[in-house]
Amino acid sequence: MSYPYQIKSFHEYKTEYEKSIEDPAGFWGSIAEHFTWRRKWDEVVNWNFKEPKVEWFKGAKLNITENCLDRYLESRGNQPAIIWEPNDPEEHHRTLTYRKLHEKVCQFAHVLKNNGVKKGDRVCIYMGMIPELAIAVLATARIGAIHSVIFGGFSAQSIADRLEDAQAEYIVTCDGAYRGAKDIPLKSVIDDALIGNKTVKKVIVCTRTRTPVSMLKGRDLWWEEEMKQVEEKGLNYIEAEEMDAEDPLFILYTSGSTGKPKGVVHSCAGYMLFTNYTFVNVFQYQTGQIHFCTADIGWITGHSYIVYGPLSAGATSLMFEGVPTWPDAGRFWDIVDKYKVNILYTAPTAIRSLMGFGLGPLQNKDLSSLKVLGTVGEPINEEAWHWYDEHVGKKKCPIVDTWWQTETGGILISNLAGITPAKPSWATLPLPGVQPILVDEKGNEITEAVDGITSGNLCIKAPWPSIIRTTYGDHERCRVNYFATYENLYFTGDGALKDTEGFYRITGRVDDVLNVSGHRIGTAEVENAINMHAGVVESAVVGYPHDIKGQGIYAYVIYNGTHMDDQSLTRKDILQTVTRVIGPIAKPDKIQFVGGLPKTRSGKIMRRILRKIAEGEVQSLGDTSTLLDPGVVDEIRDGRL
Ligand code: 6R9
Repeated sequence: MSYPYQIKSFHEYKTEYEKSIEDPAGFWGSIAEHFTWRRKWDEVVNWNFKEPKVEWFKGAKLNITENCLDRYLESRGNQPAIIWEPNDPEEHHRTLTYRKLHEKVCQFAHVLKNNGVKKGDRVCIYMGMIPELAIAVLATARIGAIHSVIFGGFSAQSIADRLEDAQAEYIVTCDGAYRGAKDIPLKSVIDDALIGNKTVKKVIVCTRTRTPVSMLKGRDLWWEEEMKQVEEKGLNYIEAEEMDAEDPLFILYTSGSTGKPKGVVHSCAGYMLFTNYTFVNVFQYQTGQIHFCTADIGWITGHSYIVYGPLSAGATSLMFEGVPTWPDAGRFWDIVDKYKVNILYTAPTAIRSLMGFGLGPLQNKDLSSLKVLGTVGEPINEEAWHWYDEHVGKKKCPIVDTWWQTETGGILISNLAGITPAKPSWATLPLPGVQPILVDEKGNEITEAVDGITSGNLCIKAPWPSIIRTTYGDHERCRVNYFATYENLYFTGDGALKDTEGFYRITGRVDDVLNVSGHRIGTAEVENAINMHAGVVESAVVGYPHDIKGQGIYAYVIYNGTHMDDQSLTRKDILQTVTRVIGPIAKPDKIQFVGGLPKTRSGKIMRRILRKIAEGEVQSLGDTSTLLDPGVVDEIRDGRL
């Protein structure tokens, strides 16, 4: 199998890029010809960033699962679609061929239908990284329902908020999940999330850990039992629901700088096209290769580069249940060796954490199958980049530094492996169809360079096929968050540099969003959680540089409650509250108790100062004259952790 739209040289990249800008409709229209449609489009693209309204392939009809499964049955039916490596290396791995995956997806689609799920209904999926998670995702899409996958590290409260926001009626979960040495009791978290919930009708529970679970009659059903009924009836096929190009495919919640997480909505056709196109081009995927993306399907990276991108390209996607450091820090290398992985796509935080174990875990591991390495989720520092290049890629594998976001659906800025140049810690050039622009605070394009480098807020001028369509149930929120900061531009929330060759380097968020181990967390969200703790008067949360996580969470807390004589215990109490409200991923690394917070006369917390103190840059706190009480700064600085 070949991909006619796979770019093969730097020269071709340049001509394709130009074509994509001059004639987006012609460019994407001709790529779309290589997919399976029930009906073709009337118009390739129609958009304005004012409302915003973006429509790709209007009038077209399709089902993404026909593009991921059915169209490969004949040519690749016996080839592996998903190879699954369990948490415990002693447990047997599983391989699902395209034929098997198609069958399982159809069967589970019947299960969903039998339980009342209809087109447009929201199905919340809260599972560990087992093949049934991919099956549940695809089965939901098969019948035109909307999946909302929630990462296993979120608390009951977070799930409850998401269920409420999405008005979800169905949940697919597991009894528990294995992650390294831990068992996570997923069903019990769901039970807590459902206290007081009024919308959920059915919960389907897949057996994994066989940890004891409560099963409510009439609401909770076992996956295996439901599947058995369908299998016994021989229901191995289900007609895919015919979807409009712009019908929603999924909701994925992500953190912003204000309020609760928002439900980013992606639609069927544009998302399919762009994840496929970027998968094939960025990683230069060749038929038969094994692609190993280490993300969890609970994040956008897993949606786009474990499930939809690879499967829509007929690729073999390796899915791993566990963590990089269990049973030891050689686990990734064992997996690469065992399955002869060709493409490894992971996060800088994982690389930095493995670097800390030295070269021992890499010894006697055959990594010669590797052809392409990738990183995603946060800026990669040069040290980690070189370690990855030398010790994993043995200096013969191009590294793609892929910049993108939940809202962008797929990779927007990245080198193409071995085709366009790489530059350590630079994401480099935009993909065809992507028009970045750096602007100042007022939205004016920055043209002035210092030593050949321009620096500004990263925006995108025109839509690519998988741009966010709306935030679920609240279109205004989508407009305000992404399209209102600068007129007629999509604002990414990131800052970036641009060099004379037009390469981009992403420097990090310029809003109040933290990036902790590649996970997005809003400072406001963490503050709200801390403030719910009894005795907390007020809090302010900032990020600080962390060797492994990229950013750590630093919280300044005014507390006048009980047990203040034991600060360390009170800190732990607060961490418990954060874990309950959001989940363990949002726990602050440091909590400093303070008497007051630096505020302006208008009552705004001056985060700039708090950030500097957390970063240890106490010499250069800048102008503090506008503060209501400059004295608090000295106190905070002296008590720094
Ligand atoms: C795919 C994903 C998005 C934020 C984004 C940026 C950061 C992602 C990056 C990167 C520098 C890269 N980010 N990739 N920063 N270089 N290659 O991570 O989505 O979870 O929504 O996070 O992550 O700050 O704005 P998401």
